[in-house]
Amino acid sequence: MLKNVAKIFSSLVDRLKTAKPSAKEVEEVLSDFYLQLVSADVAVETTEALINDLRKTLAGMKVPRFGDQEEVLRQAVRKAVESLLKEADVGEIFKRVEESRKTGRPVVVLFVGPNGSGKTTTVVKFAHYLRKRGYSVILASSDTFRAGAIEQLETLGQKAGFIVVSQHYGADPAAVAVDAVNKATSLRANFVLIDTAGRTEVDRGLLEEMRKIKRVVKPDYVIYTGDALAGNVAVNQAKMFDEVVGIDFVVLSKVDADAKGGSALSISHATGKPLLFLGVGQSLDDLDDKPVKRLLESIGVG
Ligand SMILES: Nc1nc2c(ncn2[C@@H]2O[C@H](COP(=O)(O)OP(=O)(O)OP(=O)(O)O)[C@@H](O)[C@H]2O)c(=O)[nH]1
Ligand SMILES: [Mg+2]
Repeated sequence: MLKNVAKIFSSLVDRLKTAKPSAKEVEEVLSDFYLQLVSADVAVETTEALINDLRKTLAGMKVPRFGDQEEVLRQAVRKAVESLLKEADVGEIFKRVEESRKTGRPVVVLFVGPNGSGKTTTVVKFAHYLRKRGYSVILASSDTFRAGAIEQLETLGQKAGFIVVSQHYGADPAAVAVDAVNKATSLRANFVLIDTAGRTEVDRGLLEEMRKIKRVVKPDYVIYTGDALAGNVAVNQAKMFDEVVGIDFVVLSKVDADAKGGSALSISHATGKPLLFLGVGQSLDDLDDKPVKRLLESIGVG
């Protein structure tokens, strides 16, 4: 997990720790660091923010004469990285359940994202996560577009013991979601999680379709699911979804399979949206709700 960025960070610390480097040497190291991060797919704006932060910290840093220079540097790097990573408060979602009990309407969460980014898997993992905490959940199969999508959610969802509301291929995705909300209301379920379609190309059509579902269903939260392996593309697509549909949180999937780490480091900074979870595998429990801790540890500064 994130081996490439972990190496880049440890080589930065190695190069700076030996003697007190001159300002010129620091600039050389930072300039190499910049190129390495960008080629590991860290977004340019995020790389720049990180370098500026580090430059300031290094200039003001008092390296202890006999102390552990390496540790001081590692802490400085940790602080700089930490300030880029925004984490969502999952407790906020639980609080919403209390409010929704009064109205009788479930908390509705809409999952959006490009083709193959992990939406369906994340929907079922999140349902499992909520159930473990005592909440009841109903799933909506609003991907009426891709062949096999309805069966995929039905199989995964029902195997895990959830009710899956579906219609037929070509049905209006918003109508499926409304059906699911009605069913959840009559069963007094706490959550409805809506799985939607992706497209190979994220085009206006897909974004408009998501916007329509959102307008009709009025979800409490919209969660963008991005594929860590897509690197910068995942970050840019998240921005497009946010502009047209509006997103609240980001889940980054397949972080377990990602060596580069670029999107993991930059997606919350570049989109301004907090990370809710990391997907770290294919089974139900492979959802990490402490993304910042996990990322800092993975890059060796945790
Ligand atoms: N290793 C790993 N694989 C994952 C993770 N999340 C999803 N996958 C796999 O990625 C593939 C695509 O996941 P889906 O959940 O079907 O993605 P999707 O966004 O629903 O795809 P479409 O419906 O085609 O748009 C599947 O084979 C999943 O098992 C993860 O966190 N780690
Ligand atoms: Mg899917």
